[in-house]
Amino acid sequence: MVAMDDLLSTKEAAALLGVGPTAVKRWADAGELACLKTAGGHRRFRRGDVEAMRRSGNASETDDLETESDRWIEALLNPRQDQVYAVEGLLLQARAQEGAWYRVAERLGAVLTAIGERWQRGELSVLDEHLASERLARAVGRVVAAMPTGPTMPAALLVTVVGDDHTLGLSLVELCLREAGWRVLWAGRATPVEEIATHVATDAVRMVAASASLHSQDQQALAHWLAMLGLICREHAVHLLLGGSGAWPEPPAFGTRIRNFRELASYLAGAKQH
Ligand code: B12
Repeated sequence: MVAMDDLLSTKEAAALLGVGPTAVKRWADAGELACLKTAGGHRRFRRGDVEAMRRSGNASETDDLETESDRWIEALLNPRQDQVYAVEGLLLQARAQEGAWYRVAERLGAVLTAIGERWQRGELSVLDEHLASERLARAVGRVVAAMPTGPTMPAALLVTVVGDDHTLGLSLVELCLREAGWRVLWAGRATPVEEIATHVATDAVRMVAASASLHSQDQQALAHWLAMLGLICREHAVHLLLGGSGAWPEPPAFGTRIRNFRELASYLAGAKQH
């Protein structure tokens, strides 16, 4: 007879394996991880089985991400015509499975990277990339529009660095910020840094989240952009978050470099909002 405390829920097993609940459900369904079902149909895992899988080193999410990227790219490129909100549905389903938007954002980051790789390999046309990224941007926009907000929430200004039109990373950041109780001012692409600095000086925002994609490879230009904004953010105690795979100076003279959404989630958990 297995003692109750040796049975783990999907979330507990996922935490022990350092992966998302989706991967654990997939391995259970594929018979790669033994699983019991409660009368209510909930999955339960013996601690011993989970630890054995952890020791085996087979608990990697790559195989899960590959198939998941396929599914997302398929949904973004060939959305079902009978389901106008197909992509939105996938987003909300992923949120329900993952339990937090930053986990969904982590996975979508991999999907966007996969889109870039396929474009580079010539498997996707520029038109495909435009259609896919716009469908995702709009679906995220609709999800965000339905999230609660209020004038008393602290405001975060979202911008890309000059010359960078890649805003999807910022869209994912917006999901995370809203879930953490921030109000978002979306300035997006091509906002002169001088105007951002002037706005910060009015104390209207508590945070600036800046994105530089792989397209922003000029480290000097980014260092200059940062110098134009960093001091004023420091003087006004405004959080300055630097994200994306662009060539940010390492370490940055101002602001906090955020490498992934897990880091963003822990930063927001500790961030003073007022
Ligand atoms: C979608 C896309 C586009 C779309 C963007 C649509 C949109 N609304 O964003 C469009 C079609 C507009 C586009 C245009 C171009 N693109 Co493009 N694009 C991409 C693609 C496929 C995904 C971009 C993306 O969202 N990536 C998300 C992830 C992967 O980016 P990330 O920087 O790592 O950021 C992650 C995190 O750090 C976080 N994050 C991002 N920002 C921030 C900010 C904060 C504060 C935080 C906390 C987190 C965070 O979120 C991201 C997700 O995990 C990338 C491929 C790639 N690997 O990035 C190519 C890519 C960036 N593009 C590229 C290129 C070349 C171009 C064009 C020049 C093509 C052209 N000839 O027109 C133009 C340039 C336009 C410009 N001036 O910026 C190249 C850049 C390579 C290079 N060295 O320059 C890439 C890498 C494709 C490739 N494989 O070659 N692109």
